[in-house]
Amino acid sequence: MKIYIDGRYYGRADARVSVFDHGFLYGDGIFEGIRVYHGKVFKLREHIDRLYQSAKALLLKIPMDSEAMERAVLDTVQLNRKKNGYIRLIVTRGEGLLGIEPSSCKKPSVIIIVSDIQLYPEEYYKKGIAIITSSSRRIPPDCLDPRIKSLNYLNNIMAKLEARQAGCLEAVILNKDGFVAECTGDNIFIVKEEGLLTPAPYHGALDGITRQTVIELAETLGIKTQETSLTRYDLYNADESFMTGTGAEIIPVIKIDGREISGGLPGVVTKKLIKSFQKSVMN
Ligand code: PXG
Repeated sequence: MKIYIDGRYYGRADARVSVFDHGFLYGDGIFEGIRVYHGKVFKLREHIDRLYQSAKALLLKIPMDSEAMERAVLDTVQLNRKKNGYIRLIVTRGEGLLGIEPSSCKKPSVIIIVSDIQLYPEEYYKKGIAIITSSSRRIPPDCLDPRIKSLNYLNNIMAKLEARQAGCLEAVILNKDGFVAECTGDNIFIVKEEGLLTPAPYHGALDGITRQTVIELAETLGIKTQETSLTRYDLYNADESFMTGTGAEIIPVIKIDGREISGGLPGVVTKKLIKSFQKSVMN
């Protein structure tokens, strides 16, 4: 395994960052999770754009332009000879003094790891997954915009821990007003009367690239999507539900807080979208 750190490649054992890096000390940094399918990096431009937008929001000056970043990602994938895998692209504020003052960090660090990922066991893609709603609410956009894909996932980790304690693998997070935002590492959709409904980023969701891909695929299948406010009631009374994300892809949800969805089996529309997604990653 060859890991890119600031323009050089290191083996797994030698790939290290400083304990004075503010990414480590304060979670001051951003990341992207990207897939490689059949030797091709999926939606690379979209991921790079989101990375630079997160950086802009945090006044984090990435020490290379987006074209050079794309090349660095592609080079690292090629060097690792990965045909199917997962890329973790990280930019930290860099090494600085103790104390949160970002200006003590003179140069942000860029790290690219090419490896594998499986967020959920294979069986759940066929039979669907049971999830809960978490008591941890989404941090409001006026505190920290959820569109920033930052290195601080404690809000999501709290929800994940709660899911585990309830015997589930995933949790839905509501915003402060009680509307559905998203899950811990995935966006959520429901199917209602043949159409898709999903929360908007302003409800507290990451503007997911898989989410956008699914909206586009649905359109080509003649299925309309509406961004809307959803409560737990809407989830419980959905015809179908599924989650989307780079790691998870599309995974059917068949139970929410003990309420069965689509008779406890993956729904027809969900299965259609999974098929269509699998086809799209082949191109
Ligand atoms: N919401 C959150 C909070 C996420 O972290 C998504 C939605 C889905 O977005 P994309 O653009 O991937 O469709 C994410 C993505 C991991 C991991 O290691 C997490 C994500 C992606 C890949 C790996 O847990 N989260």
